[in-house]
Parts: sequence; C-alpha cells; structure tokens
Amino acid sequence: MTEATTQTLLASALNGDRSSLARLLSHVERDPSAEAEIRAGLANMKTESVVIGVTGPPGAGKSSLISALLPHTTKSFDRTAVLAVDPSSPFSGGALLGDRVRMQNHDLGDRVLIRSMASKGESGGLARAAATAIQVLAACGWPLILVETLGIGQVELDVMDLATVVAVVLNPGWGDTFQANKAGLTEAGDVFVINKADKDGVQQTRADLQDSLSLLQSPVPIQIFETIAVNEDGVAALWQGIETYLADAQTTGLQEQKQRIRRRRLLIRILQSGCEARIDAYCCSDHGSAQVDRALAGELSIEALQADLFASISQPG
Ligand SMILES: Nc1nc2c(ncn2[C@@H]2O[C@H](COP(=O)(O)OP(=O)(O)OP(=O)(O)O)[C@@H](O)[C@H]2O)c(=O)[nH]1
Ligand SMILES: [Mg+2]
Repeated sequence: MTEATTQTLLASALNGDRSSLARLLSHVERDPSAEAEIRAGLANMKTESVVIGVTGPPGAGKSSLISALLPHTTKSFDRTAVLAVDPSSPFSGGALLGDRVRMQNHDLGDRVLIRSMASKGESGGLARAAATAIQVLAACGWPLILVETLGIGQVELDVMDLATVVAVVLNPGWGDTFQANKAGLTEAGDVFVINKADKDGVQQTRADLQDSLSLLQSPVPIQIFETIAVNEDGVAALWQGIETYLADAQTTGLQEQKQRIRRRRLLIRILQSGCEARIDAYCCSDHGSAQVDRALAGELSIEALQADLFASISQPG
C-alpha cells in the first residue's frame, strides 16, 4: 500500500469517516508496513481514551457481558468501540461471528463500533497490532474502548497490558476447574466478575477468589461483582463499580502507576518479539545457519556466534 493511500485513509478516518476507519483497522491487522506508517502518522497526537480490558476463560460470558454493558457505557462516554482480539485460539475460533451478533443486538447504531482482530502469527505482533488499533480508535474520537481477549495464556494477557482497567470474568466453579494460569489471571485484574451467578457455587468461587487476591496485597480493596449477563442482572452495579474504580484509581495515582508498569512490560515484550523474529531470520539465513553449524561443531564459541548474531541483527531491515 502506498504512503499516500494510508495517509488519505488516516485523514478521512480522523475526520470521522467510519468506512475509512474500518479499512485502516484492516491494514493494521494485515500489513505491518502500513501499521508502522499509521503509527508514525499518529505519533504526536495526544489521546485520552479509557480502555477497559475484559478477559477470562473461554465461554465465561465476556461477550455477553460487554453486550449488556454497552447501554451503560454509552450513557457515560457517548460512544464505545469494542475490539475482540482473538489469537486464533482453538477454543474461540468460531465464536467471533456469534460474538458480533450478540454484541450488535442493540439499538445503539453509530454510537457503538465492533471490530475483531485476529492473530498475526506471533504474540508480540498481536499485542502491537492491538496497541495500534487502540491508538487509531482513540485518535478517531472513540472515548471508550472495550477490549475482549481470552485469559488463557501470555499472548492474551499481553493485550490486557493495554487497558486502563482490567475486568476478569469468571464463573462459579472456577476454583475447581480452571487451574491453568490462575495466578496470571488474578494478577491481571483490577475488578472481578463472577458471571453466570445463576449457577451453583457462587459463594465458594467468591471465597476462592478472595483467597487468591489476598496474596496480591493490593493498595485498594479489590471488588468482586456477581452478574447474570444474559438477564443483565448485576450489570448496572458492575458498570458503577468500574466507574468508581476509574475515578478512585485516578485520584490516588494508582492508575498512572499501573499504566506505567503495564506499558513498560508490553513495550519490552514487543521489543523481545521483534528480536526473536530477527534471531529466527538469522538462523534461517545461509550465513546464520552456517554460523550455527560451526558453533555446533565446536569451531565457533557461543560468544563469537552471539557477537556475529548481534552484528547481523543490528543491521537495519
Ligand atoms: N446461564 C448463563 N449463561 C450465560 C451467562 N452469560 C453468558 N452465558 C452463556 O454462555 C455462553 C458463552 O457466552 P459468551 O458471551 O460467548 O462467552 P465468551 O466468554 O465471550 O466466550 P469466548 O469469547 O468464546 O471465550 C453463551 O451461550 C451465553 O449465552 C449467564 O450469566 N448465565
Ligand atoms: Mg467472546
């Protein structure tokens, strides 16, 4: 894609044209060079959108909850963009269309924008593309951006580092059934939701969660909400809780502190993934693979191989 086209699209998206915005987001998803150009185009633009991350195990009701939250969020923020970031996990693959239908089941028209974004094949790439998409949406005047990802692995939790506030959605029975990445999920959350509160085991799950959270030594009490997303039960209280969290976190400085930690962590991960891609390219190149063979044969020390690798990957490109 030529520079002029990206720039033209960016200009008209910034002017409020939604189809240009949609095309721009597609470029962010599929074309790293256009993405870099878009980032450069937005570099000095100050934006202050609130990003709410919604994460949790597969099928916990994240999309249903987002759908139920939209009538509340659009009252407070006028417009809400929803970004469903899917790392093409075997759990969630086919669910996206259903997500969209569920989420679009609203009379909110122009005030809600829903996009899904799939994996670009490597974790840092996905987090970087999601970061750019959020930057684009913010610059185009979307004051609130909800980001949904699965909370099952590092790739997804990386995306949560983009959020101002992270809501972790769990279900009754979580303590027994969902051992994998339990600590990662509890550490990522600012507020917690036990959705499907119509099912048995809510109190046990609340107790398990409180146990896990007590290990974190948070400077503010961490709130746990109960919802039945499909009936919209508890959703107004959840929204009020998120707004209160945002207001408190801002006045106490907690928000800035958390955001600095999250942004730094994400930046480092993106850098790491860029380095890994360069290392892979080196090892696959004629020169690099010959050097690796020499090291394996004991003809080249590991330090010499590393020096050669660093010299090679520090070349632009
Ligand atoms: N009983 C009950 N079912 C619910 C509730 N919330 C959502 N569901 C159902 O749970 C299923 C999964 O809901 P989704 O909103 O797609 O969950 P999700 O977390 O977005 O799912 P993935 O994105 O695929 O991980 C759907 O069949 C919903 O109708 C609830 O509060 N109670
Ligand atoms: Mg979903």
